[in-house]
Amino acid sequence: MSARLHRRTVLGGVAAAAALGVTSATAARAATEERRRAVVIGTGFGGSITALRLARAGVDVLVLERGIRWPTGPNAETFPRMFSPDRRAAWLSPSTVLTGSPLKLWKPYTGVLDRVRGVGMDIFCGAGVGGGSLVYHGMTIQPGEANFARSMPAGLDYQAFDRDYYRRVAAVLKPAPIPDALMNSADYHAAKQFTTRVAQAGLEPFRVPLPLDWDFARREQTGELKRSYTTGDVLYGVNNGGKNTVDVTYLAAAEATGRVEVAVLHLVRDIERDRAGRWVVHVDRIDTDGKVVERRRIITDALFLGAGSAGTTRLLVKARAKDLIPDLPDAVGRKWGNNGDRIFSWTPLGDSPGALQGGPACVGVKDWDNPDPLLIVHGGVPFPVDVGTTSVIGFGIVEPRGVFRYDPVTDDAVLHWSQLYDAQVTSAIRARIRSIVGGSLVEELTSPTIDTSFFEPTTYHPLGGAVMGEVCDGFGRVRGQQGLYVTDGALIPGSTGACNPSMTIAALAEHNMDTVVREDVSVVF
Ligand code: FAE
Repeated sequence: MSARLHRRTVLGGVAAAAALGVTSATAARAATEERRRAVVIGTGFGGSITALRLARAGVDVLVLERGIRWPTGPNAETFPRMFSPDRRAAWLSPSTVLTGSPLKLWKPYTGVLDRVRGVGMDIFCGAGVGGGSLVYHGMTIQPGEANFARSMPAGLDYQAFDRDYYRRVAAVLKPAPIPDALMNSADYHAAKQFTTRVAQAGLEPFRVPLPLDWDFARREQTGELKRSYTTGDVLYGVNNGGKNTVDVTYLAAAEATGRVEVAVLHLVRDIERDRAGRWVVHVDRIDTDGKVVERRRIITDALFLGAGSAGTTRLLVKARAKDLIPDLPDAVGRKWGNNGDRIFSWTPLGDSPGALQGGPACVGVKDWDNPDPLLIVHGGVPFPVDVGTTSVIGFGIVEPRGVFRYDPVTDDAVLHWSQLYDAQVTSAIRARIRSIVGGSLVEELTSPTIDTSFFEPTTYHPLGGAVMGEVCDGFGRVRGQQGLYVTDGALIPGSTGACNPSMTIAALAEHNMDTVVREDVSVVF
C-alpha cells in the first residue's frame, strides 16, 4: 500500500453513533487519523465496481464496509433460514425485521438484512460485503430502450449501454435462465403454475436470467447438497454458493489486484469537507454486537459514495443539514422512488403451490409495451407447511416524489413517502396480476390476490436521493464538490424502466467509472 499513514488523535462526538444503532459507551474515545488516495464507502454493486475500476487504473483504494463477510460454499450454513431466523438475519436490530419471518428476539448483531425505517415506507437492503447481492434474488434484467429513456436521467445513451455496459455486467455476473430439468421438477411447481397462467392470459412468459450456477440446485435435488435454492430459502442469502454475488466477482477481482483494502465492520457516520477541500470520513469501527471499538478519521482526495440509495442519501443529507459540506446542491435527498415494487400474495384454489417453493424468482412476464409498463414475476416462498399461497411481484415506473429529511433528534435523515405517489403503478400492477391469475369474478373471489405492500409499505428497490443531472453530473461527480462521487442506486430517480434495478445500477457504475478513470485519475486524485 502506498497510502501515507499519519496517526494523531482528535476527539469525536457520541450522538451520531447512538443514532446509527451502535453502542456509544466507547464512542468518546480519541479517533485515529490517516490519509488515503481514494476511499469507497460500501461493497454493493456500485462500490465493488468502483473499487475494481480504480484499482485497474493503478489507484490504491480503501473500501469501508459496515458489515461482515459471508463466505458460502457447498453445504455451508452461512445464512439463517427464513422460517427459523436467528440474529444473523438483521442488521443491529433486537428482533426479526423481515415481514413473514417469525418474530424472534435476540442480542443485536451485524446481520445481513437492514430495514431502514421511514415515514410511509421502509427500505430493505443488504448489509455486508457484497451489499444487496447477498440477499437479492438475482433477477438480472436489462430494460428496453423506451422505458430506459422514460425513467433514467436524461443524457444517457441507451445504445452505448446496450452495446457495452450491460454486456460488461453480464460477462461478470453470468446470468442464466433456469434449465428445463429443474423447471419441470416438482420443486418448481409454483413457478410452473404461474407460467401456465401467464400463457393462458395471452402473454408471453419468460425465464428470468439469474447470476447462478444452476448445477448447485441440481445437486440439491440429487441429495449431494443441503437444500437452499430448491426450497426457495434465499431471502437471507443462499447457503450453498453458486451465486455470483459481487463479493465473489467484482470485489474479489478488485482485491486480487493487490491495490484494494476492504475494511469490514467500518460504519461511516459522517462525511465532511475540510478547509483544504479534502474529504474527511468519520468512521466507527465496530464489533459484531455493534459496539464501537475504534473511531477513525480518514482523509482523502477522492471519496466515492456506494452505500446504496438509503446509505448514500442519508450521509449527504446529514452533511448538508449539519453544514459539514457547504454548498451541496439543493436537490440532495430528493427524487427518491421505490421502482413501483409491490408484492402480492396469491392463493390459487384447488392447485396449491405447495410448501418449500423452489427459487430464486425465475419466471415472469415483460408487460412493457403499454402506457404503464410493468414487469411481473413469480416469487417462491419457503413455507415449512403447505398454506396454499405463493407470491407475485410487480415493478413499474413511479414519480420519484420521496424525500429524505434530517432529524436532529436521531442525527439521521429519514425517508418520507406516501402511497399516493405510487398509486397509479400499483393499480396497474394489481389489474395485470388479476388478469393473469384471477381472470374471472369467481376466480377473483376464490383465488385471492392480496397487496401485502398496502398493509406494510416496504421496498427492496430503493432508488434516488442524489440523482444524476441534479445532485451529480452525468458521471456521478457531485456538483461543485471536486473529488466527491456518487456511485450507486442513489443516482437513479426512482425507477429503472420497469424492471429490477441491480443490472442498471451496475451498468451505470461501469459507464461513470470509464470517464472518471480517464479524466480524474492523476488530475483530481
Ligand atoms: P447496495 O448493494 O445496497 O450496497 C450498499 C453497501 O453499502 C452495503 O454493502 C452496505 O452494507 C454498505 N453501507 C451502507 N451504509 C454504510 C455506512 N454508513 N458505512 C459503511 N457501509 C455502508 O447498493 N435487485 C435486482 O436487480 N434483482 C433482484 O432479484 C433483487 N432482489 C432483491 C431482494 C432483496 C431481499 C433485496 C433487499 C433487494 C433486492 N434487489 C434486487 C435490489 C438490489 O439488491 C439493490 O438494487 C442493489 O443491491 C443496490 O446496489 P447499490 O450498489 O446501490
